[in-house]
Amino acid sequence: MSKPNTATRGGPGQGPPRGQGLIYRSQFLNPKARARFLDELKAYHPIWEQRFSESNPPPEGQSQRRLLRPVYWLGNWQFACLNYYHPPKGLDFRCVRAEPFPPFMQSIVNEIQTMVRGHFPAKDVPRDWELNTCLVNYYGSQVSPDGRREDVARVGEHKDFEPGPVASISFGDRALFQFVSSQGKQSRSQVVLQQWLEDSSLQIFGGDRFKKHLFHRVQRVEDKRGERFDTYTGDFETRRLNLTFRYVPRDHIQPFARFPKHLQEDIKPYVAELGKTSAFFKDLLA
Ligand SMILES: O=C(O)CCC(=O)C(=O)O
Repeated sequence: MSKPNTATRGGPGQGPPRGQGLIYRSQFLNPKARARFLDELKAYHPIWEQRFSESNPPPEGQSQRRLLRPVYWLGNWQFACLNYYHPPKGLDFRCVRAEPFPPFMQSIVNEIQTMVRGHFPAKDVPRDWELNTCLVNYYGSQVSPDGRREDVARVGEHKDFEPGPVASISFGDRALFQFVSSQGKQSRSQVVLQQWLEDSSLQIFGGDRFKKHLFHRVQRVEDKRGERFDTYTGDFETRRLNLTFRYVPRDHIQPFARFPKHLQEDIKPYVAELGKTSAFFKDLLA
């Protein structure tokens, strides 16, 4: 693993100088570490989630929809239909306790935590902060039964509301990741900073500017390497994996059994699906 590089590369739409709150390291994982990391990931079979549920129906003007990509969560699972973790109001019954990180991933996370503590000022790292949550996003194309492909490898602008720095590891084709300032619904967002996230790279962002003020998005993912990752879903072809590691305070991670019955009913089909390949989730419904 190479030395920290706190600078990001240039490109169109680049604005103010790079701030303290952003680290980018290309080739963070060497080939051996990459292989070990991906080997552990194979144990997890991602699922398709719907955005809404019976208890959380679509707001007026919106309809039920599937997320653009399959996902898997470790540490805790934030089901889309539970509306994700969103302080200060959305703290309870958003984060279902899930499987712990596998050993090699945990060792990499420990290294990242040390890096974060050495780089970020104390005010940007909450007390008790640790990277205890991981969202694995599978980016690629929907494949229809007649073989047609629709490229859906992107994420619209949003913020990650979990407190403190977020760390992101990428595999496969590189993605154009942008920090944008939102100008409101009427006009287009302005790109403030962008970075190609390459295979085996690590990005960490934190602090008020990158976490609280700016939004971020994945504008597109190249299709050049030809590498494909198994998604086990049949109708999807994955060319990029991204893992974002975040922090959710322990009190806000709750076991499935403690969730109110109506929310348990909403997420039961997902838990059952996960239970087909995961002993942890199988036990939840036993
Ligand atoms: O895929 C990426 O690089 C970023 C993913 C992301 O924005 C998120 O998981 O919140």
